Amino acid sequence: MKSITKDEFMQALETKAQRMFGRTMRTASKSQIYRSVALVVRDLVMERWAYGRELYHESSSRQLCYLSMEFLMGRALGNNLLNLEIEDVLQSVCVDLEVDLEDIRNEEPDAGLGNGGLGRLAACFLDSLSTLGLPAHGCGIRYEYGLFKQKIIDGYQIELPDSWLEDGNVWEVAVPEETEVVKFGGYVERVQQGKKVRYKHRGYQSVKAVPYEVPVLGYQSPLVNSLRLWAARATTHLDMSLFGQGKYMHALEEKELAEVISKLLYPEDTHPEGKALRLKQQYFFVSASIQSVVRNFKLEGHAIHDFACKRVIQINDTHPALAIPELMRILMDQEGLGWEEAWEITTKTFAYTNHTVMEEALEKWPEQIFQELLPRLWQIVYEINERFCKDLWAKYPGDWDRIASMAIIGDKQVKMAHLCIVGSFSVNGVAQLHASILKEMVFNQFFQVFPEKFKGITNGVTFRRFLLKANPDLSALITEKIGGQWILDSVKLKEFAAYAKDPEVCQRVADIRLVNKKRLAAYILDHNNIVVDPHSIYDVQIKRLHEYKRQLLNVFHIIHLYNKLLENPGLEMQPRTFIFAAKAAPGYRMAKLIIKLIHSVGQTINSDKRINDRLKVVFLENYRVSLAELIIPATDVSEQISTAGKEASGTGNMKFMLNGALTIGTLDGANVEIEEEVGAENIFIFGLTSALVNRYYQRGDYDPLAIYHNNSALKQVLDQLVNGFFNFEQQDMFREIYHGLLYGNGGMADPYFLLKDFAEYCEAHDRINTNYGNSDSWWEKSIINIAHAGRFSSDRTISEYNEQIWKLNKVAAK
Ligand code: 26Q
Repeated sequence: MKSITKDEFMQALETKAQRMFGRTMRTASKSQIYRSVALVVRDLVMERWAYGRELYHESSSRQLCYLSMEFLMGRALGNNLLNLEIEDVLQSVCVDLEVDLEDIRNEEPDAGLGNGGLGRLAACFLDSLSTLGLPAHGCGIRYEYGLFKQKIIDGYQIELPDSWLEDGNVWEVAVPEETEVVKFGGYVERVQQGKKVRYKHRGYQSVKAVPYEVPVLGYQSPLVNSLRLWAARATTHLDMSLFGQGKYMHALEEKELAEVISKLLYPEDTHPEGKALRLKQQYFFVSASIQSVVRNFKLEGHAIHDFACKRVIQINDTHPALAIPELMRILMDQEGLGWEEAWEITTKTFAYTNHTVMEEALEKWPEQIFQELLPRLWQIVYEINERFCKDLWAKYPGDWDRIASMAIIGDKQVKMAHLCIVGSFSVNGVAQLHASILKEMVFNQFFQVFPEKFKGITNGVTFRRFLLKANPDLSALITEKIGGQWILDSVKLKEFAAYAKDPEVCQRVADIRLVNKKRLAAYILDHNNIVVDPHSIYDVQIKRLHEYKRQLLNVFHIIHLYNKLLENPGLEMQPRTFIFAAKAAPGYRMAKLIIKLIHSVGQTINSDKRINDRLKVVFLENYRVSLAELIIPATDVSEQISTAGKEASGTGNMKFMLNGALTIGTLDGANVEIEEEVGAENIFIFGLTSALVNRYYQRGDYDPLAIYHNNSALKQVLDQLVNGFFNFEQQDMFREIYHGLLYGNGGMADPYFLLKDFAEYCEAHDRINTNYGNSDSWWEKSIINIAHAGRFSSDRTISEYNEQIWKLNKVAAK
């Protein structure tokens, strides 16, 4: 593949700055330099994209469409530089220009079109699909506002809009000529045409869906896949003549109403509210995507009967579930197929991934909203349900309860997960433990009917972004020792284990970590005005704020350490810096209160001279992909402490391990598999197993109050929440937390078993403390973690999806 020399790059850069901004490199602002650099890189990306598209065209092979409400792409510049293998070129250009490449990179806003794990997984998958040469495209929504920006004021989270498109987005291309029309509301008319019955949708409102494409490069791969993001536009242009009739404002309102559909990403990642606008968003992008998939399929000249041979559609959780009845609608109402054939094709096309077992996060839509907004789809879902229930009746005659609990429509709601299971040929969990929980508990009744559909495919992360790009020095060391094949063949990392006992390599891993920690310390000083010691243990928990993820347990341990230090100033303890970053859903009161608590505890501890800087607590605001890339390579201890059985997989855990952090965690999600890989001596496991958690739930005999009375250290911590220790002026501020744990705020007390796991958690931390003191064994463990991370590459994950579900052929290189 053609590359670019330093001189060519420099020349191109000057030209861009002149043509775009009327500036030379010397007079351009940082933002203008970023955009000039991005435009030069963009030209190279476009060239690859153009040839990549040809590959598609010629092969006419089976293709994947990955439907997701979220794609958490982060920044594109660094990733594109890496995939074009021109980082060094730009680096030396920057040296000549005397500009800091890091500063330039920081000018790019993150594409934050996702809440957390599910969205970032979609982004990692796109990276691996292109790298592996598998023909696929992602389909989602081009939100004008991504996940809110978080500001912390006086310890409280404040949400600000993330207007990431404000200065334009150089990485996207609008394709207005491929606009689709999506219809909402209205009614359905039954029309008899000879022997056939046709259904005509009338009186609807239409909204245009305009696709914007983003190229997704792979590493050393000629295939460039695309991410298609749909933007909502009003169908009618504003009619100025209405102005005279006093109807102008009305027309403006109509336009706004259409365009609001792609305005913003919903920031709730559990407790979904049944908001009509969210359902509109779902149907909007799903309808546009399925229409365009069918259109492109037909343009390739295939017969509609062969649809399921040529296309496969993965639905990322239930959010795109409407794709199932939407394909049925198109096959029947537009292509004229009968129900049986349409259903046969549909159920051979869709595959569904589940990402949660939390009851409250399972999507359900009120019948009425569904019916009013999507009258034709309602009929189709109704019919799917009728037929499914009939089949169940034949299998379980008389078993009403079972049929009622499995039905797609019930309690005046549409159960999206049931629709997905019935309408897909594959249902998968995202880690082995999660898959067994789906089969044995959450979807057990469905597993009995469709055992062949259920699979477990453990998540993975892209090593290109999270090691090669985020931690270039560690990558270079690994490559120096074992060669560079690990970048495309992740299990090769195992060879690095041979260096676990090599003192020189251990020292170099330690030195690289220290440099990364200093870089993070500088960021913390800059953003939080807190001095942290790079020689302290960096103990990190970064993820969405949720009670089940138990940031609170982490805080309790910190308070406990602080108490111990105050009691015994001579205590032998490695200095520790506890780092948090987390966004809370704006309406999630308890999560926001926990953020406030972290700040209150931090303020008390950080300003207490008595503990001699041995403890620090840092909360970094506005957690996002680019911040993760800075924090993870600087982490010593990775906190993965969810209540067992609750975290479907976790993917942050994998990113930390890959960078050599040691995990303290429960036997939850992919932690189980991390332990299998590294062995019990190289991970700090504690706490209840998911089996025990379930036993407590079933028996209802969990008694946190007894634990409180029997563990004086824990009692001290809990009492400090309500005796003004962390907030003298408002002593009741954290009472809700205290009360919820000991007595329950309406529901069960301490439903996430913080009190039960506290003692073991503290013991695990003690082990970390002793281990870090013995630095040889620490770095040995660290290297073993890196070396055994190979299983958690998204390349492996994608290969498994392909072997078990998609069956795509690699597109050959030219
Ligand atoms: C649903 C309806 C209405 C509004 C919002 C939502 C919604 C949005 C996002 C529900 C869930 C999400 C995101 C879930 C998520 O990120 N799950 C995580 O997925 C990861 C990838 O599989 C796993 O590693 C994590 O364990 C899981 O929590």
